[in-house]
Amino acid sequence: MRIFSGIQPTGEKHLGNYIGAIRQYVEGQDRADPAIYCIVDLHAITVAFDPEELRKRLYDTTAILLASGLDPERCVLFRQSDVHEHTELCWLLAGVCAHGDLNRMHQFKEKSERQRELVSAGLFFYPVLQAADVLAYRADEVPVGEDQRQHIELMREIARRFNERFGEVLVVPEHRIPATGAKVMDLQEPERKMSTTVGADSGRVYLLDEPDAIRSKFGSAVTDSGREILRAPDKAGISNMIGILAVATDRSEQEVEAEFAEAGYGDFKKAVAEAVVEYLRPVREAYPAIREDEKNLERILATGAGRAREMASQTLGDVRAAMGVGVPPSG
Ligand code: AQP
Repeated sequence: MRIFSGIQPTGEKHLGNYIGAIRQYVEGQDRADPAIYCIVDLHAITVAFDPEELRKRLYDTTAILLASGLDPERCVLFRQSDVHEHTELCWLLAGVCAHGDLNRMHQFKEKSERQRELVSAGLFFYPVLQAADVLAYRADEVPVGEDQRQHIELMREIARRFNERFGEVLVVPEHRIPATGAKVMDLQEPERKMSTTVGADSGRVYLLDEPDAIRSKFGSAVTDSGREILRAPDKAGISNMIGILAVATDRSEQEVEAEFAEAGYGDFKKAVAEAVVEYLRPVREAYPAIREDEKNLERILATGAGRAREMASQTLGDVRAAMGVGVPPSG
């Protein structure tokens, strides 16, 4: 069984990225053969960016993944732009992707509204490149947060349409969206997901935040005028923190509600903050030494790219042959 997932080298990674995606990457290493993880720098250029910052963020994200527990001996970790097969497959798949389907993507609508200077064609095409990322490896499973559900549906549709038209070449992947923590909400605006690009710093917990910063962010988290600690539609802030505490302490949300049935909001927030401080401690402590050694990061990414290219080039060969593109296959 193959697992594939990609993560953008944009901004500092936050608790939503960790709970929705990164913790699943770590767990996937022991289930998959192989687990393939890609830092998608080509996706990051679809919105305004700074080239120097992009390189720096790429190392930051690589180091975050390693500090979180990715082990280059047990997974394939690489940089998207090192494996040219992604961009070629993106173009070949464009031939079976409906323009109307791309027009329906929520993420494009939301992100294009936020662009001040240019709404790039790349932003519109983002889901096709994402489909190519996954389909190039014939991955069975894609661990992601809830916000990626629509993109995964589209890539499944692209794979199905390709196979119907050209024969069974591609694998139709399944998403793996966690039962709890699939959508971690912003602490200040809990009706909206925690995000790298939207909202104030006080609404998101960075993986590298110091303990006091974490305490202060949960201390000022928006709640409601009630007193009960339970999940309810009109209690977005409390519901969000119940989910976070459940994940951070490896319990169910029901268990968390039962434990805090008699508690006040203040004590509950303190408990969530302390649990998150401990939950992120291993990442925070491992990160600086890993991040410092850029040569080692490049070495890990280069080894990963070599392994990734071997797998992706086989798929590309089959796709080109099935589509009648390029030199005819010999024999
Ligand atoms: N709030 C979230 N809750 C759960 N999962 C989340 N993910 C993102 N936000 C949440 C998941 O994290 C993975 C990586 O996302 P990305 O590559 O898009 O990285 P990012 O740009 O840093 O993530 P953001 O915060 O989602 O960016 P913007 O601000 O652009 O919207 C994905 O699997 C995603 O589902």
